[in-house]
Amino acid sequence: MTIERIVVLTGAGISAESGLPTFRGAGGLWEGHRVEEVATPEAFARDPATVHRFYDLRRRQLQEAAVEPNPAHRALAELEAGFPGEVLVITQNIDDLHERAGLGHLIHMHGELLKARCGACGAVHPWRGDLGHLPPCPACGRPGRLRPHVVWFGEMPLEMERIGAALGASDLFVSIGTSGNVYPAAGFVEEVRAHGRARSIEINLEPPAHNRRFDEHRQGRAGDLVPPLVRELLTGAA
Ligand code: BJW
Repeated sequence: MTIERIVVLTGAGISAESGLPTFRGAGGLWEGHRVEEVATPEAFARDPATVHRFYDLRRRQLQEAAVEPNPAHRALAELEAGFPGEVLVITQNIDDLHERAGLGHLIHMHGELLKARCGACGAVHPWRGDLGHLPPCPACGRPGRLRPHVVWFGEMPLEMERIGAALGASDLFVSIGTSGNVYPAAGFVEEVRAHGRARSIEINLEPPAHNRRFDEHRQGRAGDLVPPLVRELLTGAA
């Protein structure tokens, strides 16, 4: 079958080799908290200082010189530039490593760490500093209302309509470095299967979970396995 439209979903695993820790699995805890405990609107309402500290530390870490895109991020940018059909990358990651690798178009379905949103006026601002000292919103001037521009549990992920349309039209779905624990992203493979046209490939360090239904599983590091997959797609060998 000729492949014309590719949708790629990425998760924390693709950025692990760039030095950013994943959420679940070894080292996935943050000061003894599970992500489910800090990444909720309820946690933010109850204890904003802890939630701000979690994101302030991650924002600082993302801007450290050692954190750079890895060969998997770069290969996806090459795929976008060289593939004659359509390529859409949807990332659950809030880092900016895909952009830094040169990817032109992507959907950040769980938001972006380098942006802040005002809970009072709704304005979204580029943001590289801390939020824990409760700076005023640059748009409305109110203090203490800025929060990370990220999607927490119980909130609606971004651009779901565009994502649904792209999944429905795709003929290849590739999932890279995600545990499949968090919905709706965990259900994308089923959505693609329901249309009956798309092939699905999963790349993950771990063996496939019992409930995961991909046509093909490639086990290993994203930095090792994404570049050869991209070469296959660019030469028509996949
Ligand atoms: C490597 C590697 C290497 C390592 N190479 N691989 C049923 C249906 C629908 C919803 C629900 C449902 N049941 C419950 C819900 C609600 C909830 C949910 O899913 N809860 C679960 C706990 C069950 N979902 C929501 O609330 C979402 N909103 C929502 O559903 O709205 C209603 C709606 C319904 C239907 C349609 C549309 C909307 C919102 C979810 C928001 C998630 N937010 C977070 C935090 C915010 C951002 C941040 O702080 O970064 O997003 S949680 C956290 O998990 C983060 C991640 O993006 C997300 C996914 O994690 P990911 O990327 O999979 O990371 P890990 O660590 O889990 O896995 C890493 C993987 O990489 C592992 O498999 C490793 O093996 C692998 N790996 N190194 C390759 N080198």
